Amino acid sequence: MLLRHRRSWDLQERDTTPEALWASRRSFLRGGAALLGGASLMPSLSATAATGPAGGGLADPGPAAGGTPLAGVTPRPDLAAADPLTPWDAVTTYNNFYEFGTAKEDPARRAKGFVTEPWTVTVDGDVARPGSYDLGRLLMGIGLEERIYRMRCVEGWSMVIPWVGVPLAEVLKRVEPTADAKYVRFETLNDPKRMPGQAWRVLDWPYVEGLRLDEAMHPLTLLATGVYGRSLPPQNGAPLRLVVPWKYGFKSVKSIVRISLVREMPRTSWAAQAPQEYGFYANVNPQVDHPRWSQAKERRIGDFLRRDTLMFNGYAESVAGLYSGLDLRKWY
Ligand SMILES: Nc1nc2c(c(=O)[nH]1)N[C@H]1C(S)=C(S)[C@@H](COP(=O)(O)O)O[C@H]1N2
Ligand SMILES: [Mo]
Repeated sequence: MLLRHRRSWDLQERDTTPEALWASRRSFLRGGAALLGGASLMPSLSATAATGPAGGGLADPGPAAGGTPLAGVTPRPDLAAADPLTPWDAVTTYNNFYEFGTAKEDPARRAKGFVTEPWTVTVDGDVARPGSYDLGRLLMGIGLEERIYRMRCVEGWSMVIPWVGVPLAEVLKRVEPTADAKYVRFETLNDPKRMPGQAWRVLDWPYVEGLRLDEAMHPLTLLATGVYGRSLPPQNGAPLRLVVPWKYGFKSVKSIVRISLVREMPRTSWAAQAPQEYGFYANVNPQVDHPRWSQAKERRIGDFLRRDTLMFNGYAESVAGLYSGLDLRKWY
């Protein structure tokens, strides 16, 4: 997510390819290996690339990764993208989490030591069971699942990430939305002492995101508590973050402290910051360009060649029905 007045890292990369990369690409092509397809830009990362869960087991980056291994996680091979996983190293060091700084490498460095225990989630608005819940209590008894989802950032890059989490629908059923609830509003922690990036007013903190209630109840919508079989590292949104795989990454709000059931479409951070650039729906759509760049293609982290972006990020079969009657060009 780049602000109007600054130039995107990815746009720069797209516009000017660093000397070294051209050099290595030329030698790569000379080697006649071009027919093999995407060459890796990141040898150190691809050297440790996971190839996906073996035999239906959980993806595991190995003990060097740190974090707490999560027990009792059910793999969902039916909800696992077939694409090779983005390596743990990339998933946990190339992040957007402006509360910890705006450079991709800032969150991994500056969120180190971010304390997520205890963690309270306030549920309010049009629900039968409002309250401030300890996170463990809110999720208690809901089975953890591993789901491998593609993630497409609006900036034009993508990853394939093995999340661990619970269906948001299960949590919402527990708190019982009333008939008046039409949208769900999510809020990230607002605490500049613990989130140093909040000293800069790049966004109107706290970070707010939202979904229509039917999107929130959709079986693909996940509340993640882990990644790669381990508890979420802080830079990925510990201890609780949303994952909505058919929408641009900015919808997947991190470090959630409040979930509100509301009647009106919430005023979300990026749509408020730059309404001409970011919409509320933010469904991945290769046919609707961002005002400053095309969304037709994306760079899968670790690949050399760019690939086509898929409608609804490849989840059209499951989610297109949510938007019948909605003009996808207007409500991008
Ligand atoms: N609170 C908060 N949530 C956020 C962001 C952020 O800056 N703050 N960035 C978003 C963007 S733009 C993306 S692409 C994803 C990145 O998630 P990841 O770092 O776990 O890959 O988080 C999203 N959630
Ligand atoms: Mo993003």
